Parts: sequence; C-alpha cells; structure tokens
Amino acid sequence: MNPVRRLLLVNGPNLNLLGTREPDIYGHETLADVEGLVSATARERGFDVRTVQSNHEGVLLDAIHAARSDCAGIVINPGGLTHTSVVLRDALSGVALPVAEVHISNVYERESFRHHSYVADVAVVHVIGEGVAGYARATQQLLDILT
Ligand code: CA2
Repeated sequence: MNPVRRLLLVNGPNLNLLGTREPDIYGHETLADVEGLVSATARERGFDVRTVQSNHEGVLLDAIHAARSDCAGIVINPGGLTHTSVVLRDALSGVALPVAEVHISNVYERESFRHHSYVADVAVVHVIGEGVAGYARATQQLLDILT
C-alpha cells in the first residue's frame, strides 16, 4: 500500500462557475462545496486533499506532475478538456497514479462531441452524471483501490 495519504482533486476550465449559472445542468452547488465534499469524504478515511481548479491547461499539468511526489491518487473533472486534450491525458498517464474521472452531467446524453473522453482509458474509476454527489462516490471508489 502507498504510504502517502493525500489525494489531488483537479477541476478543469469553467468549473469555477459552478453554482452561478446553468443550474439545470450542473446544479446549485459551488466549487467550494465540491472541494469541501471531497475533503470530508477523504478525511473519513484518513486522507487529506490538495485542490486545484484552473482555466489554464498548463497549470493543471503542473499540478498533476507535482502530485507524483506526494499524492496517492487523483480525482479529476477535466471539464471540456475531457474531449480535446491529449496533453492532459499524457500528464495523467505519465504520473502513473490511479485516476478517478468525474462528470457532473451525463455527457453521453448530451451533444455527440461530449461522448469521447481522452481521459477515460487512463482512469480506473468513472462516475458520470451523478451530479456533485458523484465526486464523493468517485473519491470512495478511488480510496477503495488505494487502501
Ligand atoms: O459534466 C461535467 O462535469 C463536465 O465535465 C462539465 C464541463 C463540460 O464541458 C463537460 O462536457 C462535462 C463544463 C464545465 C463548465 O461548468 C460550468 C458550470 C456552471 C456554469 C457554466 C459552466
């Protein structure tokens, strides 16, 4: 078992807008609520959580690279980068940590350009379309693998 008891929570572009617009798709909870939920879920299992949200791809890549030295796994909602970003996928596969992919909405019931994820096959956990609560389930499933 990895002795490191920390997770990295990554939220991609535009997720800082959670709770402010499009509540019919993304609900009323804010990014702070998401970060609090994941932190509380992890704390119950003795893990702490480092959070990052950015609208800049390189910032996300740097945070993922840094996790290699002091995190045991990554919970990520890559936002729209899910459907476009080979470099994000390469960063996740490069650090070789277990990854949980979360989407608040059911991307498979939305536009066809949301049906493909570059992250899906480098993730070991996938929670799609369960709202913000899906972050807690993804965290639990990742911790089940790690502990
Ligand atoms: O359902 C998800 O969690 C998504 O990752 C959210 C992304 C979208 O591009 C993916 O296809 C699915 C978009 C995040 C934008 O979040 C907003 C939240 C509130 C208001 C506006 C945007």
